[in-house]
Amino acid sequence: AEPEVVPAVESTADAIAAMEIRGAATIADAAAAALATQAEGSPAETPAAFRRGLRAAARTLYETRPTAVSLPNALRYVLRGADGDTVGELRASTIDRAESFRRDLEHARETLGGIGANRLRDGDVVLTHCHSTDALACVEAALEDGKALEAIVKETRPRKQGHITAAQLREWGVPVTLIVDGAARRYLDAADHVLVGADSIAADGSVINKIGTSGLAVTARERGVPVMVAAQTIKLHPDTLTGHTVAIETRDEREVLSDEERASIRSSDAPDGSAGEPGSEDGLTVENPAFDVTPPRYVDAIVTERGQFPPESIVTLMRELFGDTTDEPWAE
Ligand code: RUB
Repeated sequence: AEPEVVPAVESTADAIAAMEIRGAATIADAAAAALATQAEGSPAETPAAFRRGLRAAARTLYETRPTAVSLPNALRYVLRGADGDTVGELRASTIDRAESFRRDLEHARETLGGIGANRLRDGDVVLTHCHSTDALACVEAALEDGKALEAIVKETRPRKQGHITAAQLREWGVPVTLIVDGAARRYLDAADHVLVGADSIAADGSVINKIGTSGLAVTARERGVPVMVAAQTIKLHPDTLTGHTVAIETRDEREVLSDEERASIRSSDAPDGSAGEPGSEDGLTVENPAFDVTPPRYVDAIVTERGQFPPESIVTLMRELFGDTTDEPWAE
C-alpha cells in the first residue's frame, strides 16, 4: 500500500514530541502547516483516499502531546475546511484553510498583545514562568506603546524554557533578572504582575499551564500580586464544556534525573538491597508531570484576542466559539 502520511508530517510530529517545536500556539501553527504539506504531497488518486490520508496525518500529529488543546483545535479547524469533489479541489481547500488558520493565529496574538498591554504600566515589573508567545505579545505591545518594563524570569525546570523568554526579552532591550523556580516567592514583592500563558483553559476558568504555574499563582495571591494569563481563544478546551478534564502530560524521568545522577543516588547499602538498573525497582521514583491546573480563584484575568475576562466568565466565550462540538474528524 502507498504511504498515506507524507514524511514531512512524520518529522513535524517527531519535532513536537521531542519539544524542538513547543509552546501551545507554535505547536498549533506547525500542525496546520503540516496538514498543508500533507495536502500538497498526498499521493491519493481518489477523494476518499485523500481524506483518509489527511485523517491519518491529523492522528499522527494529535498523538504527539496531550495537554495543549490548540493542537486538536487546529486539526479540527483545518479538517473541517477540507472541501471538494475532486482531489484537486480537496488539496486546494485544505491548503487554503491551513493558511487562513495560521494567519488568524498570528493576528489573534497581535490583537491579544494590544489588549494585554493595557494592563501593563510604564515602569512595571512582570514575573514570568516558562515561555509563552501570547504572554510575550503583551510585553511587546507595551514596549511599542513606549512603556519601559522589567522582567523577573523563572528558569522553569526541567526544560528551562525561561532561557527562551530571557533571550526574547533581552532582544527587545528589557532588563531581565533570571531566578531559579524556588526563588519565586522571594522575588514576588518586586513584581507588579505575574504574566503567564496557557496550554488549555477549562470551562470553569481553570488554567492549564507549565508545571509550577499553580504554585506561583497561589503564592502571588498571598503576596497580593495580580496574575494575568495571556491565552488566545484556540487555548479554550471545548471538551471541558461537557465536564471532561484536561489530560496532563507526563514526560520522561530523564529530563529530571539523568541515568548518571540516578546511579549516584542509588546505594548498594540500602536496606532493601536495591541496586538495579535505571527504571527498575530500586526504590527511587521520579515523576515528571509537564503541566498543572491553576484554579480560577487564583487568576485575575484571562486576556484573549476577544477581550479580557475574569476566569469564571470564560465559559460564555467558550460556548459562543465552540458550542458543544467536540467531534474528532480525524478518527478512522
Ligand atoms: C509551554 C507552556 C506555555 C504555553 C503557552 O510548555 O506551558 O506557557 O504553551 O505558550 P512546553 P504560547 O514548553 O512544554 O510546550 O503562548 O506560546 O502558546
